Amino acid sequence: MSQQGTVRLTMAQALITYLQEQWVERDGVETKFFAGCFGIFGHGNIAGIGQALGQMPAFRYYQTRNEQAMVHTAIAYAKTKNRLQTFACTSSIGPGATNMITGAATATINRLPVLLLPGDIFARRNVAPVLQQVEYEGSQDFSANDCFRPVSRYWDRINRPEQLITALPAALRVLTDPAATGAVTLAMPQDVQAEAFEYPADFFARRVWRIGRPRADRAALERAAAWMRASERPLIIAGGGVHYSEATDALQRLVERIGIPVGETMAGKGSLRFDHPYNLGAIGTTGTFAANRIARDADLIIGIGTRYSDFTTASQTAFQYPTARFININVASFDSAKQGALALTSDARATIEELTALLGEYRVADEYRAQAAQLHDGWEAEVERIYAIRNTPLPSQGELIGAVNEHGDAEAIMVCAAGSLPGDLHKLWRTRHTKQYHLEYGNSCMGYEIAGGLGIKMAAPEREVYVMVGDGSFLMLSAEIITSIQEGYKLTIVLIDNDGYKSIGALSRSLGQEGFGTRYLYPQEGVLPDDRFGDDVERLPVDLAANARSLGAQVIECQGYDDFVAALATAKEAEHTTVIYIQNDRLLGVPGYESWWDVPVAAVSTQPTVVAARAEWEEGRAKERLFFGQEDQ
Ligand SMILES: Cc1ncc(C[n+]2csc(CCOP(=O)(O)OP(=O)(O)O)c2C)c(N)n1
Ligand SMILES: [Mg+2]
Repeated sequence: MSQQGTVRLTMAQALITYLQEQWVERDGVETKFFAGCFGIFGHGNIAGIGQALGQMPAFRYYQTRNEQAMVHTAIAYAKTKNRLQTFACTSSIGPGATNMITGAATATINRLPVLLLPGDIFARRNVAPVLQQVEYEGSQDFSANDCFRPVSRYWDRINRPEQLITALPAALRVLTDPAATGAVTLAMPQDVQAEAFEYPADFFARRVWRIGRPRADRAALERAAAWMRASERPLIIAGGGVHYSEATDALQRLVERIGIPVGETMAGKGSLRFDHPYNLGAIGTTGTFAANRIARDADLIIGIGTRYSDFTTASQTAFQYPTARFININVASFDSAKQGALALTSDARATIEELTALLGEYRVADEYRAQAAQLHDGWEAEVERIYAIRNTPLPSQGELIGAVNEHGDAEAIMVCAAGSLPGDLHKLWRTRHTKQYHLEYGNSCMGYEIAGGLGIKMAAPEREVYVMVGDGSFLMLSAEIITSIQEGYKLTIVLIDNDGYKSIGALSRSLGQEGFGTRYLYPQEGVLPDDRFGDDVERLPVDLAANARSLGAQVIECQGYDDFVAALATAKEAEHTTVIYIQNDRLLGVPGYESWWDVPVAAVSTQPTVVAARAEWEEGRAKERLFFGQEDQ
């Protein structure tokens, strides 16, 4: 039994007391794991967690505007902190809870830790159905919170206050384990939150979760070194794990020593500076011709901290060398086993360092290095070309990205998530420090941008934060502008308006579907206008600049490129959240560079454009490969 006796607390008070005492340690540095709690109160959490947070102000409570947004703020914070710190998120029951499900999916897909505490229906049941309870005829042991199960890495329901004693350590184990992390959901029945229990005092002692650097199996490591020596055209794919493991310096040393070129995923961008000669930039569907050409002929692909999404593999068409094989360095065996790889299930930094030592004086051939360097330079020239476009009457997105990149603060962090911006940014953004490029492209969730920007600013208040957001995403979730003002976290929000979905419009066109349903326009004779209506359309009376102003932001409206550059300078000096509003050309896009994405086209259609697109799709589909793993050659 306890050496120090017990403490009588409500379940919610015990929860907060425990969370305050949780720390992580990596490389000898200890960090408090929870920076506080985001929340929106309702009857499902006000008397429990709400009461506890009010009584314990040391565990800072932040009020937000939308439950999905607050989870995204927590995710962005955790990503900026390389998973060493995060937030808890409390919601009421019913819609407040289910609003967090999208956030849970975003966390789990991106392997980022967040603790979700949705309120739940009464455990004691006698007053059921309570307000917002989904009744399920087949069992009383179900609630809407069961929907969190498939999007959580750990899920539990606390039906008795003492269940916290086993649930919380299990939750913390998952949150702090780099191989297991993602959303953790502890459903909190409303009545149980307020019940008191005699908790053992020892349960609340300071607890440090040690995050190690697991090493790869020695035999597998030696085999990997042998594969690398035997390779004539190796390529590294740098994923998010390079950042989370803080392996960027180690990666640079390996690359410079051996001369291996690098392609970067959405989460891995910034692993090397953009101007490093071996950095071929973005890889895959939204990749550069430099990375995609090298990938096509690579005989050995070394994936570091990547989950091989279809954007990275160009829907499994990126690697065409007949006997291409893979080595994967990943802390999660689930990911290291992908692509039939030789799996080095281990910490990225530790394994890169061990591999570098094992490879000794080995170098790739000069000719291959020269080819990579030439492709790098060729790509830089292409970026220059796109940055220099001065389209009229409306600017192109490429030139606006160039303006933010070149005229914005060089130490800033840029954030984006959905629309046509991510693909353009992946190709064009010149990353000058490791954390500068923050893309949520696992869930690519519209509405992440502003909420995420807030989380980044909270994690790195010394940096400027540029939120790049389209009109569609802005309309979905922009109310965290208010939270940024309430809490004094300045954001610079670049709001790019093109009257709808430039991205999905272009996708629709590529499928032969003429942009149907992707513009914000009045219907004509009961039909939403597509491309066939040309400019003979009526725009909606929406004023997004006024909308942003109404939330308390300073708003600068720009007409063209020069205005936009001037606005960036004004925003840099501003003290609180500033929105730079600009319209851009909805049709002028940055092209794809020798890559593909599998979006199946209708197999039969009355539209000739669809039939033509289907034939093209079948050709692309034929290039998709399977990798079963190669024995030593
Ligand atoms: C929550 C959510 N719903 C739908 C989508 C599918 N989707 C991806 S991009 C996009 C349009 C985004 O529009 P906007 O933010 O204006 O960016 P643009 O495409 O115009 O650059 C949609 C609907 C998504 N990614 N996320
Ligand atoms: Mg748009």
